[in-house]
Amino acid sequence: MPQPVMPRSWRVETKPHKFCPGCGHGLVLKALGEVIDELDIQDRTVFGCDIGCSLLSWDFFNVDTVQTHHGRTTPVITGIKRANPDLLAIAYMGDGGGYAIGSQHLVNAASRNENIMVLLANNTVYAMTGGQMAPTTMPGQKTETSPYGRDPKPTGYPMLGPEMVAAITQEGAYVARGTIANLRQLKGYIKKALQNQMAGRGFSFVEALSSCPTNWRTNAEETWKFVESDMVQHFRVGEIKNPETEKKAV
Ligand SMILES: Cc1ncc(C[n+]2csc(CCOP(=O)(O)OP(=O)(O)O)c2C)c(N)n1
Ligand code: SF4
Repeated sequence: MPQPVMPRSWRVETKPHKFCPGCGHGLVLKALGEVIDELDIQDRTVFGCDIGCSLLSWDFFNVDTVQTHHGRTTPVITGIKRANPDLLAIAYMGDGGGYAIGSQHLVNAASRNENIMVLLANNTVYAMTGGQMAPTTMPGQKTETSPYGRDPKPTGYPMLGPEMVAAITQEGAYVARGTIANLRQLKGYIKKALQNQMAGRGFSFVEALSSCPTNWRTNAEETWKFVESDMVQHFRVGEIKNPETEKKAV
């Protein structure tokens, strides 16, 4: 039987990977792996992963990898890039890591227009710790800590990360939101983000709408519906800032 083709930049001996069946992290990292191959940057890429399920990618790629404390991947990757400007520096994290505990790092790296890429998987929950409410949990969504559904009145509305980053960055930043439901498009955004860093223009941020069937407690059909139909009601997919085209969707 023909085997699925893995990106060259993947570390074959660590596959099958450690994510749960149906997890979106593997798809986001497949898109990233294919982009690393296409841009031929495997030898000069450094990949940082957060605490959270993203940490399960600590041995995912055949590229230099660092695994950081929760929420601290952005400053660690910033430091590596500043010390080694020729490297392509990628910080990978979940929505808890990027928008809760690490939000100050995201905001300040974006404001300083650091020449790094942040890739964030938004699965609307704190997955690794058992599915608690996250800044991205949607109104009415039931989680371990919002058993009756998230009520925006006391807890606020879901954080719109790419829109926030777009609002606080100057010229040179690239910002987009993709989804695992459209992997080709997501891959295109990741590619443009890395090309933006290669051109030295500055901060690049891609949020990927992702799945967590384990904590959502959804079967395959429900999982896909949640990603494809429910999440996009709150999180608009598309390119928000692109210095090449000056295209603005916000
Ligand atoms: C400083 C610190 N605070 C809290 C934790 C506990 N913790 C581990 S993973 C996590 C949440 C992860 O959620 P997210 O970043 O959205 O990633 P996901 O697991 O959903 O991919 C938390 C709160 C920790 N490890 N370190
Ligand atoms: S708990 Fe959720 S996010 Fe974590 S590996 Fe499993 S499906 Fe993926």
